Amino acid sequence: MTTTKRITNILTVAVAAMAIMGLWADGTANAAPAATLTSEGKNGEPHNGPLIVAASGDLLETVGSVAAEGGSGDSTRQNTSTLFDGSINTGIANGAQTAANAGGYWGNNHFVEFDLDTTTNTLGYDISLIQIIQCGDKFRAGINVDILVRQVGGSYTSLINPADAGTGSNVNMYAITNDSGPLIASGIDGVRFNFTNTAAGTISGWTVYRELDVVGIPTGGTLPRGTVIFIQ
Ligand SMILES: [Ca+2]
Repeated sequence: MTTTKRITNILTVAVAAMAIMGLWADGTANAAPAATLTSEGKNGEPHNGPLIVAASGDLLETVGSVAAEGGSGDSTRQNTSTLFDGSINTGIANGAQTAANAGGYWGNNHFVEFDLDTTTNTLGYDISLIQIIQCGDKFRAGINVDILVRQVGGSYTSLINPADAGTGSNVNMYAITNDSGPLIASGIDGVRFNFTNTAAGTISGWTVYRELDVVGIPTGGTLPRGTVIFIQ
């Protein structure tokens, strides 16, 4: 087992979620997913913390597949596979579709959906952390996303929909954790991100996303080699 203890830095906002009871692995009445916003100046190309670090070996990268996508803010610079590869590219020029600094250019009513492989892990996955990391230009900084999860045999349910937030020209991240336990959802076989930007507020109708991380382990099973788990 590879265990990495991660200290989450709480800088600005902690948002309590609308709880969907039954998703919480520990079953406690007060357990709820929380969204913690962190904003950090760029430190290089790619960006590598110290506050915001993309996860490698997470579920999207190792057992996930893009099940569906709907829309893009700019399809010529959209490269979904770079969205979970463990690298936070910072170029404000934003790459062409095949470039490493391409990203997710999503706006209102766009979405991306990932299936987690349950061929071997038939009970799905226990999720401890979801990270949504943005880094782009000055005007498209706002993270605005509704995060949904699907339990094995079930349908998609909203996990948390944190407030629109982000600072221009910075790297911005929402980290979703359980405010009172190690897991935010259990028995999950799908994760979906619904982008809900509007033309108002801190965003211009779409946002440049650089990394989506879903960290967890197989439900009720043994860890495959290389699995990353963060203990909050
Ligand atoms: Ca990743």
